[in-house]
Amino acid sequence: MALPRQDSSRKAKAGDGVAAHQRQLEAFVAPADSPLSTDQGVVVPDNHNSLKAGLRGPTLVEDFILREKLSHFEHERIPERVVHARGAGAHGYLEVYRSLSTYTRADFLQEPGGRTPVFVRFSNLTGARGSADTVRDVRGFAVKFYTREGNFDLVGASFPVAFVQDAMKFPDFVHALKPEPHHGMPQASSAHDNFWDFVSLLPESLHALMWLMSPRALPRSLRMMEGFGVHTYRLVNAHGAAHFVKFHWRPRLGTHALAWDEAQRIAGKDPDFLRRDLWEAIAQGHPPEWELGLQLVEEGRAHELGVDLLDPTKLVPEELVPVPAVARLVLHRNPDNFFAETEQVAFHPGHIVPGIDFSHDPLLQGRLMSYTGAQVARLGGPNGHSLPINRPACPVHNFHRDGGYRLAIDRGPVNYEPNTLAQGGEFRVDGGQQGFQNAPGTAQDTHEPASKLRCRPPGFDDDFGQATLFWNSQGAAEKEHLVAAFQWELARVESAAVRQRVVDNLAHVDMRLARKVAEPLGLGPPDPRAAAGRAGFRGPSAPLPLERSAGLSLESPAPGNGPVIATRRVAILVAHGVEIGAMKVLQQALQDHGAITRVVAAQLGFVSTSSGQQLPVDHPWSTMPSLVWDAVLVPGGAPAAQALGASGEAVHFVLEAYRHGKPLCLIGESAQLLRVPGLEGGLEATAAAAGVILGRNDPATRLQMAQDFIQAIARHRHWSRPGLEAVSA
Ligand code: HDE
Repeated sequence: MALPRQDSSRKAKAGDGVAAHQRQLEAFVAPADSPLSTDQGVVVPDNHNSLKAGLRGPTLVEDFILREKLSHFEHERIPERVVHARGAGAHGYLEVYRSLSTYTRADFLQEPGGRTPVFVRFSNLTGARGSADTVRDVRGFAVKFYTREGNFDLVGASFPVAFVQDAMKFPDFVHALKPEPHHGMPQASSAHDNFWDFVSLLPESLHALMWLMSPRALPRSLRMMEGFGVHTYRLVNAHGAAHFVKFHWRPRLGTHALAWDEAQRIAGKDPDFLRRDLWEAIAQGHPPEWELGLQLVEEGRAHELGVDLLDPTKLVPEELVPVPAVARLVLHRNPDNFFAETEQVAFHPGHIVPGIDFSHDPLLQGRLMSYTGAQVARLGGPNGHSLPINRPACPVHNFHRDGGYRLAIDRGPVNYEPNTLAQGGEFRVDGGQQGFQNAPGTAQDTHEPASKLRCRPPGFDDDFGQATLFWNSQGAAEKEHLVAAFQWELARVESAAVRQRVVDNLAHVDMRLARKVAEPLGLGPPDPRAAAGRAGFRGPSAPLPLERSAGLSLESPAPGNGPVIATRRVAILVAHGVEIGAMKVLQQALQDHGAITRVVAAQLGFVSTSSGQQLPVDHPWSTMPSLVWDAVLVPGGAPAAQALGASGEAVHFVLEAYRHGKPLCLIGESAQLLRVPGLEGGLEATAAAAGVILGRNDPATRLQMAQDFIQAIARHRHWSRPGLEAVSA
């Protein structure tokens, strides 16, 4: 293939970049409108029949068309990523709110309103490429910025903390997490002996484990998921002054989670739930957005924080260092081809640009050693950078040469520097002020003699303080979720000794948590002394400067004005005889707030309304069960309510939504769908507070009913419902 010239230069104006990058990719789009040909361009005369010796004879070796086709097919797969194998990607841009020149000289962060093209890949850490989306897991949140000074990759995650402090432990961690080597089970799950054996012996993992057992590990949508750079990086300005920085991505739609039972069921009904949600939102013109927030700490003041910035198992609470928003990330275009873009994209934390630098976080340092090898293995050689999705948007010129799949045709006799023979004059890279300048040495490394040590700094001690902070910051429903998640995982662990070690460790986070987790597991009482006696135990060194941090809870009220329900999916459950007067008012109000409403019934086609109209049905409930909706509206009409009540599937639909805490609006007679054993008493009294709107057809109350329903949807889930355990769904 001819190599398209890179059409954007380092001098292009900011804002031109997004369109220019799209053009750069389009230059590689394969033609689809010419006659079918072989890879050599020879037109294929017959794509159905191989070449045979006679009508019933054997296939001939000379059939180069068949041979080429089969040979290509045999080699269609590349190795999946060791971790983060399952992913979904999208194109978009970063738009800067204000110049960050005070902190960094990075060109793409200078100009207010400047847009830089990006490609983002979200991923599951644990499972194989074909595993389900909604498993309990930390997600990757990897952003490639195609800046005018080269590519910057921010290869982050959905948790702000890692499981291990030092790269030396990462392969062990991943081995323990992945399916056990003898039988290859379980897929995409941490609920097994190896994992809990390992983490129970490495209490530094406890903070990230708290995140993993919390609703954060079950995002409702990739569009409703926070992202974090995790490690501390450095921003360096034009004068060489540096700030430590932690990167945050804040979703505009709020951060929301699925329930555990729901996530497991979705994994069966729609294993592509999260990637489908992302794809459809972009395809339907609802580009998801995040704000980029920066936590900045002057280098000289890092020691005052009380949190070691080099320790990737610790976060910096917002109460200590705020997270001002400096830019927005918009994902507005789906990839054209999953393999060419989402699979072949290659991220590397070592891809940075002038104005950004690393910290000495030992996990980050290890990552810097690891990703190149991973890409070479995956992409089959050292030239993965020239694949369309990986190519920088600025010129690339160096004397790296050859290797498998070299696309560039490097012209001329010279493949070394310095030289005079290439252009006639001397070409020399002289270490001047151009290009990437390493930040000078920093406070983090000046006070210690540079002896060679295999060690961790004292600031890395205390495995429990931030795990306790996380626990204390959780709301009531989140705490219940955490307890149930630990119990569920540990109930799958066969070794009682491993289970006991975990609850002994938990006793150092919170004794009530440890006792509750231990209750149904057939264990002795949690024993903090046993945990403290084990090798590797590191207790708290100093009390944390705060007891709880509001931003750690999903139950904290969302910032901003008014309820956010944009792109929330509301099922309108109907049957023949449905009364649509109030329904229409609600539907309009929901749509005005950006929600998506669809009519769901027993089968496709139409249902007849009480006034004799034909209401089109969008989905049968068999393919779109309650699981894939955020809220359910059941309009009134006695015959419809009766028909729904007589259908096991319709009743299940409503009860399952109830059980998963989803907002429900039941109008008129349809309220009887919730009059089931366990729920008869008390529902009316607690309904509104519990996110169940029991409405009337009365025109005077419709608008209020719509408002109540919208508020309930904006709160996402309602766990203070009566009889949640009694509902059989
Ligand atoms: Fe990665 N990681 N990682 N990682 N990581 C990979 O790179 C590795 C770590 C993260 O969508 C691999 O191309 C080591 C932390 C994401 O393509 C591999 C260590 C965080 C992605 C690799 C870490 C991440 C990867 C697998 C410890 C959260 C997917 C194949 C020293 C901040 C990017 C590949 C994508 C991918 C190694 C730790 C995030 C093997 C050795 C901590 C989002 O190179």
